[in-house]
Formats: sequence, structure tokens, C-alpha cells
Amino acid sequence: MALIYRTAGESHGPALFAIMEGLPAGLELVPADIDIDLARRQLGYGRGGRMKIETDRVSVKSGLRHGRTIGSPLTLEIPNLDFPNWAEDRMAVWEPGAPVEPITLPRPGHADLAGMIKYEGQDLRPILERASARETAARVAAGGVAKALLRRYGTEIRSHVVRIGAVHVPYGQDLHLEDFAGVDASPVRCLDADASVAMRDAIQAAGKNHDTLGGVFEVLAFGVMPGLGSHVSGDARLDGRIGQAFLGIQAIKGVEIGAGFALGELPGSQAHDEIFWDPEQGYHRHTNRSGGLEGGMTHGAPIVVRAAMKPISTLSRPLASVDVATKEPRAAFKERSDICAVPAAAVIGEAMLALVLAQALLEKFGGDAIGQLDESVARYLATVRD
Ligand code: EPS
Repeated sequence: MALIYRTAGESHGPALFAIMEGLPAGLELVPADIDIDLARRQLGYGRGGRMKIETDRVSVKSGLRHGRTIGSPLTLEIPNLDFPNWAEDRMAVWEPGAPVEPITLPRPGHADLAGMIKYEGQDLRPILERASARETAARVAAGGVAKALLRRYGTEIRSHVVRIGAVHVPYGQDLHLEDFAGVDASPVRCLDADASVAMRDAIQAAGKNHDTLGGVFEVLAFGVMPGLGSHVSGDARLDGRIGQAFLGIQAIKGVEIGAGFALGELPGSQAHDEIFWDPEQGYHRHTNRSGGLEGGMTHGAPIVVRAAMKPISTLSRPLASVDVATKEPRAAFKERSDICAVPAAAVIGEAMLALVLAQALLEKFGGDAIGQLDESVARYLATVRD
């Protein structure tokens, strides 16, 4: 059965949900598999007041018994602790006692205007509530489950921030799993201590200036077996599926795999990863400009994905807009928001890569129960070296 998932929930509604279908029965889970990543997603210098209100923890509503999946849809719920503050009026589920003023000043860069036109609304609230990156908490919860599945077969996913505004560290370095041990201790989830300070200062300066900052983060998957994904059709290529998953994260505007855009500048003799074999390592490469993917398939080297996040579009000194009710020029709507959420986006990127890889794993090996999956993977891995 294919692994599919869907999220539901509004930013200031009662709760967020993720439903996952197609997980094999018998996968062991503990709350920390999900809650640690939920907490990591809430961190990062530059988050706004909302993160002081929320303490994201998963509540499992179906699909799990005694800490093991049972093959039925897994429902993950994350309550919005801010909801009681909104329940009486702006996000009341039923008709509120008194009318609520519509929001009619779309923010440049947000889903507000296009969403309102598309859904024929006179109020931006329903659009911004679902477009909000609060939704990513549900994806991170689902990603925690996907990571637990992948871990069973030796795959570990890590991330770090490589750019905030104008401050950046070199991209695409040769990194190993151990390099990430302390990354969550950096206020911006950057591996370089000096750059962390400079990034934090840049966020602080942007905040003082009523501005926001974007950046670039990198996600790596270590211990990925070769042969996930397929070359046979465009939509089966894992590069494309990873690209979709990352570009589906709120505010992501660019994705690179491996050396990415820099490959466009190199001659073929310097762009590819030469192939070696020895009895100890089997097939291996000395470089990884391909970011672990060739022909839409994993080849055994770490997967390396970078994504660029645009600056948050809710500005405390708003940009020019138009009142959709009167068509008069007005400053855009402003609401409590973050100054920078790139460190959080990196954690969300981990979840998206985990979900794509878990889907590709189950697509290749299937299995209704974890034992069947274990057997298929072991049989395949025995063939890989030779
Ligand atoms: C967001 C606006 C802010 C962010 C929110 C995303 O929320 P609020 O409007 O409640 O202050 O904090 O992110 C989260 C709540 C979260 O959990 O990541 C937006 O408009 O996208």
C-alpha cells in the first residue's frame, strides 16, 4: 500500500491534524519520535509571540496500539493552545454572537489576494489561516513517524541553516552525521559559531527596522540505500518529488540538489562523481556533487537538498496594498508574526525529506507488516554490493 498523508487545521482553529495511511503494522513508536521534532520546529531566534503560547505535543487519535502501528490510518493531533483566545469570534467554529470585521488588506507576498480571488471571499481570514506556516507542525509530526521508519533501515536526516539574509556560510560542504551533534544549540541552527552570532544580529537588526529576513537551509539524509525512486518516468524521479515536497513548504522559492545551480557552470569533467568499488565499501564516490541522486534514483551517497526561503510577508511596517472592499490604496494588513523562521523551516525540510524517502521505501518494498518489509529490504541489500 502506498504511503499517503494529509494535514488539516487552521492556524488559530482548534487543532492541527495529520492522517497517514499505508504505514506497515508493527512499527514501534514512542512519543519522543514526534515531540522532539515538534519542539525543535518551535525554536530559532526571530520567532514571534505565538511560540510562547504554544507547546506543541502530539496526541495520537488512531492507528496506534501499545506503541505500535496497527496498519490502519494514523491520526496525529496537535492542539492550538491559542485557540481559546480566538474561539469566541474570529475563529469561532459556529456563527459567532456578533459580526466579525472582515480583513480586506492583502499582504504582498502572502496567499491573501490570490486566495481571496480564487475562493470568492470578501475576507482574507479563511485564506491566511490555512496558508499560515502553523500547518507545518502537522507535517513535522508526520515526518517524525517517517523518520522512525527510515531509522530502522539506517537512514538519519539532519539539517542546518546556511544563510540568513546577507550572512552565509559556504554551501554544500562535505558533512557527516557527527557534525550535526550540536546544531540545535545554535540560536539559528547554524553549524558555524561566528556565523550564528552574525545571523542572530542580522535578525535582531531586521526586527528593529520593522523588517523580516529569509535565508537558505540544507537538509541531508545519511545512510540512504541505493535504488529509491526511478528513472522510468518524470514523476517517479526522486529529485522531482523532493523538489515538490520542499517547494510545498510555505515561503520556499528555490530548491537545489547537490551542487545544484553551480553545476550549470562546470564542464562535465568536473561536474560528476566518479565511481569506485572496493570490497569494504562496495560502490562509492569521492565527491557528491549529485547530492546522492542520479537518474532520479538514490545511489547510496547522502542526499543533499538546499532550499531558499523568502522573508516573512507580514511586516510590522506594511507594504503598499489595495483595500479589496473599496479598491483604495492602503497599507497591507499587519498581525503578530515572526521576523525570521528559517531555523524552523530547516526542521520542516527534514520532515519533508523523510516523508518522500519513506514513500519511496514503501513503494519499492511494500509489505503490510514490518516483518515483511524487513525481509524485502534485507533481500535487496544483499544484492546491492555485487
Ligand atoms: C504565521 C504567523 C505567526 C507565526 C506562525 C505562522 O502566527 P501568529 O499569527 O499566531 O502570531 O508564529 O507560525 C506558527 C504559529 C507556528 O507554529 O509555526 C503565518 O502567518 O504564517
